[in-house]
Amino acid sequence: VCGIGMAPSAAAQVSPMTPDITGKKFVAPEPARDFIKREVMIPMRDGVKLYTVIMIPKGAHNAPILFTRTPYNAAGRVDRTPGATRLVDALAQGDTVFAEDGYIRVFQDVRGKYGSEGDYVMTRPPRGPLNPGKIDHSTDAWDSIDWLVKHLPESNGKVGMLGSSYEGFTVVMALLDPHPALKVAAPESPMIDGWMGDDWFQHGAYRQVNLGYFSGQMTARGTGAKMAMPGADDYSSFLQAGSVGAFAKTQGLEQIPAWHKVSEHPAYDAFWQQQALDKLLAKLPEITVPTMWEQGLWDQEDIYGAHTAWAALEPKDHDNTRNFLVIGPWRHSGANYNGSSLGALDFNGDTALQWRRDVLKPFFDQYLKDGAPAANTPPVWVYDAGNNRWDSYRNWPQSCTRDCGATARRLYLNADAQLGFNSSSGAQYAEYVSDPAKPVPFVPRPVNMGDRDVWTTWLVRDQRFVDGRTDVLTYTGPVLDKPMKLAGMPQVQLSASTSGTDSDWVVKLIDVYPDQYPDNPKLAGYQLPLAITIFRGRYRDSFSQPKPITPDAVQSYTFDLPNVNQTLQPGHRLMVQVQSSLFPLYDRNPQQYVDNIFFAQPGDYRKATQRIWNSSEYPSYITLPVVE
Ligand code: PG9
Repeated sequence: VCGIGMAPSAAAQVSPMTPDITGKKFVAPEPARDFIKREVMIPMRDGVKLYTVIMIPKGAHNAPILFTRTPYNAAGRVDRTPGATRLVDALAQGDTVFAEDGYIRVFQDVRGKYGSEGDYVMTRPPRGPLNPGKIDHSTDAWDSIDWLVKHLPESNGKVGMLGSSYEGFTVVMALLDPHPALKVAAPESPMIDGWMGDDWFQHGAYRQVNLGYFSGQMTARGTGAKMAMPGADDYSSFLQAGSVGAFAKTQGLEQIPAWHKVSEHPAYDAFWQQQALDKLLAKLPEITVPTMWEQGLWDQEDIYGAHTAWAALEPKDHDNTRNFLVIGPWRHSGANYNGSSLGALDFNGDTALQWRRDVLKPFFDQYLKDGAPAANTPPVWVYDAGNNRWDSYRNWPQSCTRDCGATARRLYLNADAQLGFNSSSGAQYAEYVSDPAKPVPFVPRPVNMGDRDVWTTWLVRDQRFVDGRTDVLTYTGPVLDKPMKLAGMPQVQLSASTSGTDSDWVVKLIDVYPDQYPDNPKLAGYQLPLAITIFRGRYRDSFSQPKPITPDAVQSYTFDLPNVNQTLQPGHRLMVQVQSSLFPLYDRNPQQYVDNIFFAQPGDYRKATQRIWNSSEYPSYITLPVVE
């Protein structure tokens, strides 16, 4: 009965009919690894224990600790390559520069997710008016760091925290009340203000793409249910359902408390204001932990938070040694992957690796490794995808309306669909009809927001697919005969009227490539969005107190576009597009004022005639951060 080559001891224990499922835990032989993996439950001050996985390079001595707190499964974060024998293979791509240099890597599940005990509260608000309890992510970070430095004899007792998005949010929470052993931090595209521009809303328009996040993240302690879309085109699925509330109902999302928290607070009320982390950071007496804020130029999820938090802390960084800003040519969390390209854009090498290896790592070393030299960290480091190189600045923005190095210039939306630095005479306005029954798609149909290739690159997608629609206004500038450098946040100043009583305004600033582009034919005539935003008109005077728009009255709308750092090359042209929807990414404005758009009724959605004015009394322009 023995198989040839079978060890005699094993052969003695089996016959052909030995049951093959033993019911005992299967233990694979330990391979020779260059690291030790420890899994522990770290007790918090209220007795709740948090699952923490610690990856220690074998032979580590006096090693710094790199710590991330996650709602996305800590165990999975150290298991990139099943059966890995080398720490670099076990950890994520973004960790390689640290793994290669002897860092101890620690991941922890936040309360209530995956291996951790306790209750999960989505982006649990800090202790205070919204959270009267005694714990939050600041205390959990504090207690965990305290435990780590006392229980890891291989460490030098110094901890750095980093993480992207939700994990960036937990870094920022730790900074609100930092443990003394927390020596340096890098919040990467952190969620800072969920209403103004990170994750849930942008300027009050709701991002329907997040409904899938509710079910995936909050129907189970581990990985939750995938939202079953009723059809293959998200555009039709959302349109047929009606309002966001109606769609949520069809998906059973009403069973999830977080859905109620969001949908019951459509305006920027105390619920959002009191958990906006930039406001809480601004109240800190000083910056105790040197921090590098990382933001992606084309971050499709958190394009608002990092530079806003950096700006809130900047007045406290008296000697320019504690508050740093990096803005790379990246999608959301792209800083941790290969940053050689984004959609149709190719960059000068792996820009994300350049950041991690040449800037982030030396910065962390300086504060975490005993005797490491001071890093020569640029105060502000921003990629220019027009010149394809990094710019080092002392300040950001480089150009604005006042008190920046350069003064921003008004780019007028003129008659005859022209753009110019002077306002011109001619027709007083341009108009279009916005029909909520036929909203403007944010990417070509069929739309699948779950397709990562579509979702992660939509902010750099060629806008020719909507140019020419009757409900999109396109304004174009002259062909540039010399380079034009932009460095800052363009500000939109729209003079607009609508025949409805509420309206959304979408504005895109676009770099148009020449029609002939032999160097890279796929970019010939490409309409590259440098910045896109949406603004919900009811909030024009107050984010917290919305009010209807008077039909056909010209109103002034002022709002910021995201950061731009771009050299437009000779032969290129500036373009601006204006429209009233970006569907189904953002919910539709019914264009008829209702108290809570989440629950608009089918009859509330109305066509409206939209006018963008360009008269001397009512000019429309973008304040463009031009650097001469
Ligand atoms: N953008 C994701 C998120 C952050 C915070 C709240 C909800 C979602 C993320 O990538 O983590």
